[in-house]
Amino acid sequence: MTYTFPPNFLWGVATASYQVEGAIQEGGRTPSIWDTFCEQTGTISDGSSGAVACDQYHRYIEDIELMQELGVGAYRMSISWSRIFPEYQGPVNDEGVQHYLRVLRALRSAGIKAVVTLYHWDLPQYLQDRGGWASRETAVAFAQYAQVLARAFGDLVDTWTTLNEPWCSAYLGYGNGMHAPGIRDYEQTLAAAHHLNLAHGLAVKAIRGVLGQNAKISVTLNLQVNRAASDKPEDIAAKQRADLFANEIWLGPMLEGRYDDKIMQATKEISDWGFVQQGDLEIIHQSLDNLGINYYSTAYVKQRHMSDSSEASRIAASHANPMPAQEYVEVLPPTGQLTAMGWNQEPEGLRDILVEMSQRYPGLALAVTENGSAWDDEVESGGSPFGGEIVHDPERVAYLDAHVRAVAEAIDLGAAVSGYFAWSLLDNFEWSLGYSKRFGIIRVDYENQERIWKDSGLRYREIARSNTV
Ligand code: GCO
Repeated sequence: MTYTFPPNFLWGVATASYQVEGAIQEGGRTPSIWDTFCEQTGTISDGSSGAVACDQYHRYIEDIELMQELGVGAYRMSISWSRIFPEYQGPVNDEGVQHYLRVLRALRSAGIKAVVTLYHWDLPQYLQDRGGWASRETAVAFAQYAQVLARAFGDLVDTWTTLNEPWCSAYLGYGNGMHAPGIRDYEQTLAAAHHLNLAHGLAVKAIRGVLGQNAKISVTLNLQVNRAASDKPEDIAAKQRADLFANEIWLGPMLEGRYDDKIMQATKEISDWGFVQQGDLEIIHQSLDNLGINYYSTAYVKQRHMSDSSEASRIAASHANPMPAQEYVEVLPPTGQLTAMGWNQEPEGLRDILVEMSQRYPGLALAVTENGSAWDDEVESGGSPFGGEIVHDPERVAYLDAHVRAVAEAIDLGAAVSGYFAWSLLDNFEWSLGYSKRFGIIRVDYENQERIWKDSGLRYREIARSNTV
């Protein structure tokens, strides 16, 4: 059955600055926490970094042409903070501003809307040196950065997204240390979560302060779809505990102006939450024009039964999870055909989270700001309709189709979904997995930076151009 999307539905592709730009020492940019993290041994599985990545800093014209060929209406990209402010409390770097102005103007002339993320994980290193997200000062600096961007880019930006996946910034950055800055400290993790929330609120106010109420503002969360492994009360409790730290810690303050008491209760041995100052929740709770949801897979959880309940084993069990207070939550191994990331495929999870959020926040538009899958691609010589090599990636095509259909089902069930962004336009630097995982609907040959079409790119081109699936 063919499904036709609403006429103004926005089809887009997504990337992030550190994953695609490269040119880390050009245009006055200074190191971010990811440059530093990549230099440490054992942090990135293939020992690589984003130093060159897809070289989009120099190749954005070609990449925008690809977007035109795909027929997408929007590009979700992020700004590298240390290109704009290379030094602590230093002046705005005009070269950085000019670079993004060129990109944004090129998008405008191509008729492609810019959905701009202010923070996709590349914190300036000088801010990390002063405590990073564990320090309140970072949230204040973020507001200043947001104000500068709003003044510089103005209406060239269609939608402003404050943060991408604060879950990853807080828990992978400060909880299990899998991501930059590689810290393992739950107290800092909780402080980071709060300061990310605060940064979001301050940035929304800063942007509206410059551009007025017409500025379209969003945040992107990787809301987890946790399913209880059984209907036993203890497994349901495990799911609720996981939801609390995965989802409620962002949704509560940003959209409802409160932290669920259970979050503080569960972490009272870790922190007294003294970093939450009077008035913070009012700042964080700003009206939003859109909620971005990144979705890849689901997780099945059950209560962990500890054979030995000593303090040491409780702490060990807790540290198995990047989120604090998860010692009684056990995540089951994924089942079915797994992607190259080892993630399960459950398109119904996307449908369910969209419907759930729409019911919980009536009137708030939603967008799927990332969705996609990694597979071990192989290149075949010849066969591209545009000439040259091609990648036949039937698994990625099937994943794409199934998930776009899940969005259609959610809309049918009443969810207010305004757009879908494929992750990713290009294969790129997949964080601690380096270049070993390919998410692109267009391949990048890292030897010569050639862009090679995949079947999934061709399929997305049909979906975007026909507005149907
Ligand atoms: C995320 C990030 C992306 C990732 C993608 C695949 O969602 O983790 O926003 O930068 O590359 O999700 O893991």
